Amino acid sequence: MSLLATALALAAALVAPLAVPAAAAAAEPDFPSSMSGYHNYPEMVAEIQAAAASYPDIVQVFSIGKSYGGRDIWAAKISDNVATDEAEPEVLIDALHHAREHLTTEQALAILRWMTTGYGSDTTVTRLVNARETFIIFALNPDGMRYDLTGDPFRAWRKNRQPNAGTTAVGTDLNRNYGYRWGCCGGSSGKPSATTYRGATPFSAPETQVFRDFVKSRVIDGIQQIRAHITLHTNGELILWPYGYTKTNVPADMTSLDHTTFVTLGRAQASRNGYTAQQSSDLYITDGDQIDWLYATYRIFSFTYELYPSEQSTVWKDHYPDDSKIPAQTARNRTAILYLINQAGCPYAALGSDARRADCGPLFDDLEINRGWVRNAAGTDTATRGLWSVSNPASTSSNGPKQLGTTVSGSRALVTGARAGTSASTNDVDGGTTTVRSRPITLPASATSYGPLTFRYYLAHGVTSSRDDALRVIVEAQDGTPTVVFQELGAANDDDAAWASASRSLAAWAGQTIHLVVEATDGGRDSLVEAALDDIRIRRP
Ligand code: GEM
Ligand code: CA
Ligand code: ZN
Ligand code: CA
Repeated sequence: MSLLATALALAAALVAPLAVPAAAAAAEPDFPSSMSGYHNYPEMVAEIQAAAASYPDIVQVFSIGKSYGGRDIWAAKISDNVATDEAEPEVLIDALHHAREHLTTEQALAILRWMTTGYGSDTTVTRLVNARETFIIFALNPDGMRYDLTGDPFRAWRKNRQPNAGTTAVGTDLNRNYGYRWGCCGGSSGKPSATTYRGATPFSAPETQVFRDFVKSRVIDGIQQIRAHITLHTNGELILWPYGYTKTNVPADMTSLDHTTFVTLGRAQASRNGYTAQQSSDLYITDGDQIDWLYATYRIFSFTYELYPSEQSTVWKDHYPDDSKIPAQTARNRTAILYLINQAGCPYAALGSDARRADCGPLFDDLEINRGWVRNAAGTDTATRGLWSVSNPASTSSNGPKQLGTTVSGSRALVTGARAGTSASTNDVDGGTTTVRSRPITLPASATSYGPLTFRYYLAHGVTSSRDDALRVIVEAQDGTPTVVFQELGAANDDDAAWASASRSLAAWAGQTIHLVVEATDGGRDSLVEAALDDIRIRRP
């Protein structure tokens, strides 16, 4: 924010409560005076801007974009050196998808208060402000938030305020409008009049679109910076992890390691606030919800908090607790939320000694999403078919398996010609070399503070293969110098696909930012060549 804007925001924050013209006050719906402890939209904006004005070194306020009705969806970044995008693990917290869930905005404002007033005095807060970049979105659905207050005194409204074509029924359930398995599984409605209407298409709501674009903007050098996320809802006193679209605990689109980590992190948070931790579909099936999308698309450890109160008998008792409850019921979540912000540094560390299965060294890539791999980065590839991709491979067979349909972790790997085709030789590597280059990987200055490069792999070939065929892993030094650190050559025999393990020292590149290049070649005469890698890691020692 510019100095002028900061000054204006400060002035607005100071002046607004005293001097709102009568007409404006009448136009802006508010909570009844008996519940004035809650913030309506303008009061929320004033409080966020006042925090930025009071703590300009650690708080930056911005809008991620506008709602259907043109209201800004306000966010704050909280970190030391807040104007700089530092290489610190990022955490995202959002509130008020659902209009009537007003306690969630109070929770988001409480987090902003903890992180600002505690900075420099509370050691945990100070450490987390310094070592993390925490983003808070205070009300994803400002139109609904306002509309809910136009009732007598409330409307118990849930959705946004976007009209639907061909009907007078208004609104989309924002938490059914995300683009992963949207509408797949009976966990949303296709009827515009329903409270769980999923919208006309995935991300048809401006509010989910701008959220999607903000999260996408946090991918730097192919890596999603946000590691952990909480979406605040009411109510039920629950902590939910993905997936919502299925009751299966560990479906193919989740690794068993991530599932164990979700359960561990969920229970650790619940032990701190007395909530119940469970898979979100244990409550009921949802499709197109936010945490499914965040995990499936970016592997963010994403949780839904269902705040106070526990399940009640009516929508009114569920959603409108007295404002006297706000301080205790938001303070209750302090250690749970600060715990997750801390764990964002290395979510797998929650597994304790088991954390070595994944670790948080310079590289951990289970290939379940594309973390910055670029095909033919040098522009010199010659292969015409069977190019590398991060994919769910089909199995192929020719005198035994040549491409495995199973991976080491989850359902994807780095594979040549992932599809099967009409025969095993349809999508194998042909015509030369295909390469794929990693994101930049920064190795610590001391070679003793990181382990070797390890990965699982196979090279499969038919009997017409020769030493002209190969799978290679190459380290590209900071100055671009390539070094082959792993090589398996073809030979004139039938070699089936089977996952093997490799380990190579990278001590020679200590202190450098390197790239890995994976290369597969069908050289010389045409032969059946397939290759794959999975679970590529550079651990801590
Ligand atoms: C929930 S929050 C989503 C939780 N996911 C599943 N599968 N239960 C919703 O959106 O319906 C409750 C709420 O609205 O707060
Ligand atoms: Ca920082
Ligand atoms: Zn909700
Ligand atoms: Ca995998």
